[in-house]
Amino acid sequence: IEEKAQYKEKIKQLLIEKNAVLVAHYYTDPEIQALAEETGGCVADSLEMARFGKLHPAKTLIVAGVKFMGETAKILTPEKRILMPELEATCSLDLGCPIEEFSAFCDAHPDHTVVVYANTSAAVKARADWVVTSSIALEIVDMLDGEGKPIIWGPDRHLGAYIEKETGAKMLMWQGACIVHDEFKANALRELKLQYPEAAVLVHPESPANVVAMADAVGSTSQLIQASQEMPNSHFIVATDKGIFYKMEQANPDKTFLAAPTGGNGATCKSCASCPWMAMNGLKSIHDALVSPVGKEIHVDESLIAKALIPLNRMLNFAA
Ligand code: CIZ
Ligand code: SF4
Repeated sequence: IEEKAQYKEKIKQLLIEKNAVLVAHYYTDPEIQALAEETGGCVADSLEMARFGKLHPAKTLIVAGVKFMGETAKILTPEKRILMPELEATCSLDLGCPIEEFSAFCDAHPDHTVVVYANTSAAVKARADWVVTSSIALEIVDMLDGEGKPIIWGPDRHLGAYIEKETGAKMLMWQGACIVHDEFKANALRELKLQYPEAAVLVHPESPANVVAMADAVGSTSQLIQASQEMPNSHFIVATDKGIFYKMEQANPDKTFLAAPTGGNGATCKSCASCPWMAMNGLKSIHDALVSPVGKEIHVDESLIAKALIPLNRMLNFAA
């Protein structure tokens, strides 16, 4: 505990000395989220993280999250230095959608509009016509579908299926999944709901369709936090990374939050509602990246930045 307090103090000093700001994702460890808040940084979803970084005057952003978030920050603010506590922290959606194969898939359907989720590499974004986050995916696909455009969707198949169901669009889909959300189980959730009949179920749409079907609210991380504030229930069962409990509990001190079950009877799972890559961010790794940035900096090719900025800006302008 003493060591943690020391790291926190050192990080606070380093942020000032290095003209840097800490930007943390909702899925990082609560102590990182608290430190980001204490030091004037932000805690947010991937899109808000990038927006915050763009508006903040600091010359260096230290992004506590996973690689695609650092890359998005670099694409939106190439003039800034983007550091990550752990460059190896990635995402199963990004890993499962390598640019060569995805590009070949798109090339095979040249008449299709390519819509990709934010959880992708800079190269995949550069190949896309649109980038979307889970908070705005429905509106954008609905608009494109309304214009009669055939759509390629990648990489998350569950989010894709949810978008199809809600908008009526039919999309050609890449078969990726998030290893964290993919583990939520509808049967076990049904049992938990019987134990807590007053609980509302909040689900991120990267979860399987039969889990999404049981939700009282479906949405992105920020939309689920908002739902936890707006819904009157005393208890909530939450199907997303448990890092989100920090913000939900902070915003609702009188409400109780329960993790949605992953696998029956506590059976082992790969992730158990906690992203292993998000967990690579720690106080020590944040400290070390600030002290010695070598090997912790995000670099994106200038040509890729220019290409990826087009579909990203399309989304930002659509959202504005
Ligand atoms: O599952 C993720 O990694 C999410 C929800 C990212 C984000 O904030 O958009
Ligand atoms: Fe990727 Fe899932 Fe981890 Fe989010 S929680 S970074 S989607 S593996």
